[in-house]
Amino acid sequence: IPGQDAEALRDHAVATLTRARARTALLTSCVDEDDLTAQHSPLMSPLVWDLAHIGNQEEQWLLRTVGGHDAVRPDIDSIYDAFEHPRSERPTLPLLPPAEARAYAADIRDRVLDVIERTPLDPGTPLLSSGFAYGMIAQHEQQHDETMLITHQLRKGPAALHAPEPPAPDAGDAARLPAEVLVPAGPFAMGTSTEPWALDNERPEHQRLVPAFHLDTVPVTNGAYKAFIEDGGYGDERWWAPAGWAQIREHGIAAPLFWRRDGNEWLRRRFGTVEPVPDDEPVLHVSWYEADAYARWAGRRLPTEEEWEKAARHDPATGASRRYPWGDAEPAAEHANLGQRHLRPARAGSYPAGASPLGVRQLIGDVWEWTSSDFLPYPGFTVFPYPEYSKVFFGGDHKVLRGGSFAVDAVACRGTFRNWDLPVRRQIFSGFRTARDA
Ligand code: AVJ
Ligand code: FE
Repeated sequence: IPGQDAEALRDHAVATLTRARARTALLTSCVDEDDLTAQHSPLMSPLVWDLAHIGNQEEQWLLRTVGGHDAVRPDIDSIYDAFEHPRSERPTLPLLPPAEARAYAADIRDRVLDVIERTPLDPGTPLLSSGFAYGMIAQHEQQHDETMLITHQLRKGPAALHAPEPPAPDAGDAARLPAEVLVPAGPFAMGTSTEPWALDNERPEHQRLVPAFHLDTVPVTNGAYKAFIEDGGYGDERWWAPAGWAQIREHGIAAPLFWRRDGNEWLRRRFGTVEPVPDDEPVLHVSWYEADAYARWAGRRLPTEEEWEKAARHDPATGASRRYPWGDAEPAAEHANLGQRHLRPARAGSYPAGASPLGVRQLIGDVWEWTSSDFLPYPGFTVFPYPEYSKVFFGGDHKVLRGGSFAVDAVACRGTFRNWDLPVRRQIFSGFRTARDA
């Protein structure tokens, strides 16, 4: 967050909320009304639910809690409460139609901008009345924008979204990269107590002693994953956790989601177009079970969450943990593939400017990376500000993903950021890299 004075914080909060709304507008204006109200997959909400849910969360936190305003639409709180209604049943709710949902979100935003004008931001405290609440709501909107992009990927029909290709890596440089990097043993500071917009599950900072390990320099590619498929990986129970084996048998899964075999070629559907699967791009749309099975087949394993974060944040020269692999600077276009600038991961070996001190590439952006770890609270965790963000998900059901995808905005992605999902999920923008003990 640039500057420490209230005015700079306020400008930053407004700019970040505005960027999120521009993306929401794009995702909800590039398809017609029927597409906005349809359910494209039972795994997802209709887009128009996400749109009004974004407005309703903003009303609850920024208008009512921070601004002290009376409720504008208390009658719709329950419809847009994610815990009252699972995604599969949201199409049956009396949802605001697209024009009303848009007008509602815009009305709330206007009122919130008024609140921001009048509420001094206190840079020193993680209280709700400081900038944190704005950061939390900007992250919330961007997270739902990523969710809506997943819905776009699941939607049938011609392409509605367009974006330039990611920059091609320098072929010579990419070819010279070592397959793996050694991360030496030693303590490291995990999590954060100072990052102003870090969410409750990233806090507090605490020491971990991490034994030496080797980590893939780049995420596992489609080409490497095809070798697993061609070696009969989906038919060999040895590689699979029992629940993963049951899932692939029950659903006939034999390749990443959206892949299809055509003669000797693999094709994939990507945002309304069908194309050959590129070998040198990180694999996408695999479940935790698929990632875990690949790693075992390769004689390796998934990294733990603490290994991943040490590789991404620990600076061996100073012993300190940094915000990103490249240092403390905010992510720029040369560092990482973030923010839906592109509609796919960049090829493996891209973004030399985003490398960690030890040379690990593409830890931030491109694909969410499955780790071996369950989603658990850090020692000293406290709920902030509501238990339904993190606390209710802690336990053995969810696996942690790190690093963010091409579909996550920089505000909702940093070295400490933790995502989680069920190990069966594969519609998310998920990939992985592998590790081994040193
Ligand atoms: C952190 C991405 C798992 O989308 O379910 C959105 C974020 N929480 N609204 C999700 C979230 C409440 C959450 N993830
Ligand atoms: Fe939400």
